[in-house]
Amino acid sequence: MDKAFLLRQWTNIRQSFYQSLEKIPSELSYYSWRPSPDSRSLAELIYHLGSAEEGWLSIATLKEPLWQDLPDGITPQGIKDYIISLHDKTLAFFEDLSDDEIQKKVSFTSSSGSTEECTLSWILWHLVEHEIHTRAQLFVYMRSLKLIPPRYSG
Ligand code: NI
Repeated sequence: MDKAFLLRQWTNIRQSFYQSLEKIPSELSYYSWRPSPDSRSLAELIYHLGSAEEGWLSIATLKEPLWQDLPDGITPQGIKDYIISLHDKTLAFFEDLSDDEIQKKVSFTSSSGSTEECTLSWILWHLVEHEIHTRAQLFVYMRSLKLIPPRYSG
């Protein structure tokens, strides 16, 4: 796996995620909107980008993952600050890894409760894939709220 390429592409994806957030008014009517009663609200979706990343970074650094839900009372700016500061930590972690280190294996508990193993390089790929997935969800949320997402750039 070409780590530098993936980190570069991730940065592009993240930039369009931030550009999307700039286009969303801070009003609660936007941030509390959800496509169906059992779906995440817009605030929860954006926060989830960071909390999933924090969970996987914990696994990568051999800490217990928390998989946190949206904190009560957090503002749109607080959510943005959280995902930005978390992403800085994640990038610093992966940038520092050598080609050998990124092949190291770590274990984690799957959603079904079994213990699984993966490499750090798989975690990096998984986080990029998760971000592409979450950005697509964000674009659909925006369209549903009559907002125009940024132009697609791969
Ligand atoms: Ni997810």
